[in-house]
Amino acid sequence: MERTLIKDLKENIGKEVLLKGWVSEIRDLSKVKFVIFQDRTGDIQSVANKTTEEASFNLISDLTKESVVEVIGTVKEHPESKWGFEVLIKSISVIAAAETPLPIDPSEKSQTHIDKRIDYRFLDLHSKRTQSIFRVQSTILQGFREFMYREGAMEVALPSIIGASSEGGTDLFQISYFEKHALLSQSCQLYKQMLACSMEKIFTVFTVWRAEKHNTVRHLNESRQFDYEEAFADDKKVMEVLGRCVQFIVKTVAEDRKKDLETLGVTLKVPETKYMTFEEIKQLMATEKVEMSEHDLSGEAEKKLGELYPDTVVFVHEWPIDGKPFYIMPSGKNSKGFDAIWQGMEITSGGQRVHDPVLLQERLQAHNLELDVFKDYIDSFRYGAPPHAGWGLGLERLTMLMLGLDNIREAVLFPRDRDRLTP
Ligand code: AMO
Repeated sequence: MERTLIKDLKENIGKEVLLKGWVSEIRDLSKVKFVIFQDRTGDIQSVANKTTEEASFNLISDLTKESVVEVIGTVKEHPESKWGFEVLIKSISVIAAAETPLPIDPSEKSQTHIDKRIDYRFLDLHSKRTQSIFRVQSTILQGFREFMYREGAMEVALPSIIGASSEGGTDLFQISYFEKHALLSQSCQLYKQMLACSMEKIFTVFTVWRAEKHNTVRHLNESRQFDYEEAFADDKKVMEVLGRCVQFIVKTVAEDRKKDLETLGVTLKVPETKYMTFEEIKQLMATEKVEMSEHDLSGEAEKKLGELYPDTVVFVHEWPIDGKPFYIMPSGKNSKGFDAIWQGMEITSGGQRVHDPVLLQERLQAHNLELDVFKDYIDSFRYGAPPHAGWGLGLERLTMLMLGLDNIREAVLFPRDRDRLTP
């Protein structure tokens, strides 16, 4: 007999089915026994009584939670239950028994601390809530790719081991690479620029490593970015693409993940977009009595923007050049760099890039970076490099904000932070 998924039970009322899944609840009333179990599509109550094979009936008393079982039974209408039907068990067998006690309780009833849940992520992934988070994340990934293909962009795969820093700065993990010294990539910045200068419109889902020592609810040491880069484009053009991209992703999740959003108690609203210059933000924060520096937004200022403009992605552009990396194009006393703030948190930075090798050398020097280290990168703009622009959008931050999670670690399967390298 072929396996039936729990989501398809409704079409099988009156029929005998074979189900496979994980036990979440057992109620043993001696003459009648109930087993609730789940597969990837949902959960269902099954019931054993005197019509059940004797060995199976007896086995239920020894069942342990989270064990994997195989059930053969008939689907019966049962209007009083929350499902509207149930499965009358003919036989049940254990495919893989779970030991007891469980190190964590993956049921909805428990409130296990996030650290402990991640210690036992394999079991935490039995929880409906955790499964819903990562099903939503899968749809976010799918939505990003779908949006990009519709834009006519091409997906590329870029290297993670690099010989020199891509962003400047010192927050890089060092690794030994045979007899050489290498680094883990903190961004695919330089590579995506080279690609845009030949293939015009490209995107990638890229893992980045940052050896930042701080431990916060919004930072990870390994995170993933949606990177986009477009030739013959400026900051305005790619901000517009980003706005539509975030809207498309939110809409896709709202339409395709209704059940998971319900499990998580989340109502999604497609955000609007708003453009403000850095100067306008400075004036606004002065009025609001929120402190910020001359060339960067403070956490407080980001939070204030979230309060003032809820349900809005705020693009802060014309950023002071001193607050942006060397590869961002200067523009008067400012730059063509921007950040996007949503719900009080930075989700993206980006901008138009410097594509002129002479200006690029000046910008590197202004950042006290050694030209030798960036030779290949500078040279790549000597033989026909058009103006181009792009951005990087943090996957975990996007997931966290969409689902109202209070810690970014909830939005990554196996977090790498200051204290954690396992599981
Ligand atoms: P930036 O460093 O701002 O820009 O990163 C882009 C976005 O990635 C996410 N992010 C992080 N998420 C969690 N933990 C971290 N430690 C972390 N660092 C970054 C954020 C952030 O907005 N090369 C540029 C992008 C570009 O200009 O194209 C860059 O990496 O959501």
